[in-house]
Amino acid sequence: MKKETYYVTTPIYYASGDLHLGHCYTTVLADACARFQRLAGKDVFFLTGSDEHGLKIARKAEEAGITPKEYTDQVVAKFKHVWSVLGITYDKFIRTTDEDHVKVVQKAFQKLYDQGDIYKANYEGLYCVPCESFFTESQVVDGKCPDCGRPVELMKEESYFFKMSKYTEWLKDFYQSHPDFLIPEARKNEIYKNFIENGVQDLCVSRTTFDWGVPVPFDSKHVMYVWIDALLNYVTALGYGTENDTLFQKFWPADVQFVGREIARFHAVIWPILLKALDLPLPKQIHSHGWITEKGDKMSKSSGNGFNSLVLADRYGTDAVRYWVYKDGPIFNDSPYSSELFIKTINADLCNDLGNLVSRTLAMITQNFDAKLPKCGPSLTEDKELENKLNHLYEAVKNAMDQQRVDIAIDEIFGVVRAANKYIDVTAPWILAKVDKNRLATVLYHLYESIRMVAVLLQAFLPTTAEKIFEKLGIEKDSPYRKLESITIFHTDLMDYTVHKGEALFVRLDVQKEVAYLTTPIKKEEKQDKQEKAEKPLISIDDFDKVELVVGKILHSEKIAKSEKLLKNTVQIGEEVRTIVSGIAKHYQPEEIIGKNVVVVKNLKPIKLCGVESFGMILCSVSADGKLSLVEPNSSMPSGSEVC
Ligand code: ME8
Repeated sequence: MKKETYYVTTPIYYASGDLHLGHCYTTVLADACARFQRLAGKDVFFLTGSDEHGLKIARKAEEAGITPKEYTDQVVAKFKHVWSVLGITYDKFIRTTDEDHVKVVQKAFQKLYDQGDIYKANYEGLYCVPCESFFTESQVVDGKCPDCGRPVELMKEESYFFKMSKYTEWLKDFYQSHPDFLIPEARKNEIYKNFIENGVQDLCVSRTTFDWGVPVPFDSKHVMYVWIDALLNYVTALGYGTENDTLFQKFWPADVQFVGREIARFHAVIWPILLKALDLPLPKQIHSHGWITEKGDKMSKSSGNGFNSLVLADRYGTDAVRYWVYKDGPIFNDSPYSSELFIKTINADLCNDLGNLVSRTLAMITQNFDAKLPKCGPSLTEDKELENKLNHLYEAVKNAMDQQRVDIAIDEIFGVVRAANKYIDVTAPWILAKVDKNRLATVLYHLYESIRMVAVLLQAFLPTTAEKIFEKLGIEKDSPYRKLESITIFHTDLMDYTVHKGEALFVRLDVQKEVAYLTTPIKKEEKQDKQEKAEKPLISIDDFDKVELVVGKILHSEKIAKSEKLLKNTVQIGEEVRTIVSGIAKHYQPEEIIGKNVVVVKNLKPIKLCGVESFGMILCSVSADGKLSLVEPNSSMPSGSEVC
């Protein structure tokens, strides 16, 4: 039988800086959806990626003294690191600089032009660079962007326009006939009223004053407006418009596209019209979530309150971050993050409710039955109540997840955890241990089965925790009792599994101490830094072998005018002389290092730093408090010698 498909997307993140907890919200949410639908047997495609064109990124790269592509390469490597730490199981990471994407975007633009949907005119209006968004005089507030509050710039140039107004009536009808296309209802109503009801405006879709974008195929002076390029990623990622569009045929239209609230209007107006104009079906649903706020403001890098989720994951584990996202995150409306709320949630739900349930149950099985799951006897009323809850758990979670309500699904699962803890209070197994071992066996059996069923579902939400629980329960990796099919009914034949109590799943945290740790600003940076270093994975000897380390002799060194940190060095490596830029200017004067032997990474890809091309890297040691010193081989070693 053909498997049902499920296509879920996140927005593609601007490759203009680091990701904070707010960004991670969408991706963790989408990951739970993807994992759940995979567990439920669907054929899933989960897309995320990076949005790499536009003025914002061009300016960032200029500030860094490198090309935009060099800049986005560095940022994308960081994105991928964050997603790997958070256990994000995307099927594809699209970059809008991917050649295939660019080609198809150009083809689509050409089609729109050929069919008369694009025309040339003069644009005069206001533009917010951080939001890559156009505004009229009446929309800006005191000269500032109504979305992010930063100053807008006047823009006056020849541009191409997308005739979106032509599709107004069609879009209105579409919203009438698809009331659930955009959720939540309140956001849909607001967007409908402000951007659709009184007629959709034509959109300026090209720029001439910078060149970091997809070139307009029929007019090389212009690059496309970044949002046209960006939105199309959801179909180009599937191979739409290429010779191999199998994935597109299989997965489009998307089942759900998650977007934050400030970008809902791009997905609610431009995106449907763009698809209609290209004669493509629309996604089934746009789910617009709220913002994670801190002290009342949107969490964002530019406001300086962008909390790094890696710091949390490093100290409390990835599943703690994931749990907080599901439980307290802004599924529709904004919701606040504070370190105190975070720690309290982890203590209450993961440590007290889940952790204690598991440790109490396994301790009693260990003490009373030699760590072997005992035989289940006949069920009494309180047992039947718990069985009934367990038998309905999957249905409740599935219903929630079919509507992407991760918040409800996790509450259903933890509802069973709470019910099982209550069952312990009611049945008082510590008394049964003294007076009725048969009854104790039945009670512990019910608890074991509750924990197992919870773990089966947690595989989609808290995968590391689920794995730990299965190990404690003695349920092996390939066991059918890890599969979803095993939780639609309470089983009574799981005897003789050996449990392993081991360490606590979650350690109770001292709220005051942890809040102090998380909110000390210097520490925050240090922790992030330390953690980024600590997280490097183990490598094999073959990986290490790829790095070519040699002795180099510094022949000359000078400061780079535009930079406080960089020195431009001329380095001799055997017969060869090359330029290597290094970030040591705050620690060494150029004349101090001339004549020194240093260790050079010889086969590093060249990179431009502050306009100077650098061929390799000079190794230094850096202490925890920031002291830096060159790694210096013995001065008698000839340059070009291998370092191994
Ligand atoms: O908008 N809370 O990229 P982006 C919750 N490239 N979500 C937040 C948040 C917060 N504090 N801060 C940001 C873009 N986000 C475009 C998308 S898609 C074709 C192009 C969310 O990196 C934000 O709402 O600025 C958005 O959904 C996502 O992070 C990416 O933001």
